[in-house]
Amino acid sequence: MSNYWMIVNKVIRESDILLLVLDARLIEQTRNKDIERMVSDSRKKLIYVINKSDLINKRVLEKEIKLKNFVFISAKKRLGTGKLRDKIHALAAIFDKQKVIIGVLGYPNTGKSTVINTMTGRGSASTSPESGHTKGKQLLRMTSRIYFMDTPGVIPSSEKSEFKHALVASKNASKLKDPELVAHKLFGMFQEDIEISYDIKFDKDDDTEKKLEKLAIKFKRLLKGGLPDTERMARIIVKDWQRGKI
Ligand SMILES: Nc1nc2c(ncn2[C@@H]2O[C@H](COP(=O)(O)OP(=O)(O)OP(=O)(O)O)[C@@H](O)[C@H]2O)c(=O)[nH]1
Ligand SMILES: [Mg+2]
Repeated sequence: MSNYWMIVNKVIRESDILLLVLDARLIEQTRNKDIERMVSDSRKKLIYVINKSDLINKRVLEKEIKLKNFVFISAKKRLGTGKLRDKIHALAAIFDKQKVIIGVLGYPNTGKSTVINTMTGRGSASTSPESGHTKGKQLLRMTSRIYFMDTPGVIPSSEKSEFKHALVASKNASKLKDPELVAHKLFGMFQEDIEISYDIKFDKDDDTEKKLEKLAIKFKRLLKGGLPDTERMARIIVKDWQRGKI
């Protein structure tokens, strides 16, 4: 069995309740149907935690969500965390156990460790803007009875798309093989947000190369000889996207 499935299996087996942390900007892309199926087979309760909701317009989205049991939160801004705590208490009350374990699963970098820190009120789960930060699983205390199990982020092993990994920040921008392609797709999906963030307006017929050149010149990302460094600029855009700056 691959390492990926071993982690997921073990966490599901050892937990009483599961949280699947999603990125509010990419709800569908950060879902993991395999995990959802396994949780459903285990008959354990799953709460979808749609995190980073400070980065989106929540009211527009909430109506469109087709998930069964979800809560919008911003772990960073501490929004919606009371609601999540209530849901956890309600589910935990069903168990006649001394220790109730909440397993926290999700893509790398969706904010699993930050969610746990917000819920426990401690900075005990270590976090980082770079994905792949949490290594082994660890238990963190919310109350004397309720514990969270932090886990390393998991990517479905069948998934190979560098773009998706860049988009959900599971692959660090500095490690991308083709940052310009990722930037190209980001322009396709979020051009307006990019223009606002960088205070720039592209022409209608600017292609990706041209847009990257304009940005590189504006932000003085230049090669020796003064030519715009489009590759470096592409990595900066991906990084800013991953860090929620776009
Ligand atoms: N804007 C915003 N950023 C957040 C939020 N929650 C977490 N982040 C940021 O997202 C990045 C990743 O957070 P982590 O908690 O380390 O993510 P993780 O899912 O534990 O990541 P791995 O352990 O690498 O799988 C950090 O830079 C956090 O500050 C949020 O609600 N809003
Ligand atoms: Mg983590």
